[in-house]
Amino acid sequence: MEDCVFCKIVRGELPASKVYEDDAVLAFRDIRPQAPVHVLVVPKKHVASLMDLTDEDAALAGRLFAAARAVARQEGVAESGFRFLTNTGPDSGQVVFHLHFHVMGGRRLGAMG
Ligand code: IU
Repeated sequence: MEDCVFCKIVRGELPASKVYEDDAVLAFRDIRPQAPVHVLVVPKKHVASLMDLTDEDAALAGRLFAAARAVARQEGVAESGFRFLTNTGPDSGQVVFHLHFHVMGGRRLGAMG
């Protein structure tokens, strides 16, 4: 996607603090971290949101989850715990319409809602 910010990060056209990369997934630090560890895990291919994943993306979904586990281990929160979430659509507050999972940890997180 030409104008998608996260596609630009994937293509290297915008800088990001990368923490994990493989052929299908990129993970980088959130520019406005809400926790000591706050990493975004994104598919390299453009998918607007969770609702735009298809049955053909089943393997990709697995890759995103695997990348999140790798990030959690690398960032030292695998044992202490972390939150793994994706905002989807207007009521969630999704502002970037390129699927991304937040990996947040490093402190005791409050209740959501
Ligand atoms: P969302 O509500 O899950 O769509 O929030 C998007 C997140 O992407 C938010 O936490 C931003 O701080 C973050 N972000 C970023 O890390 N780098 C960027 O260039 C942009 C947003 I734009």
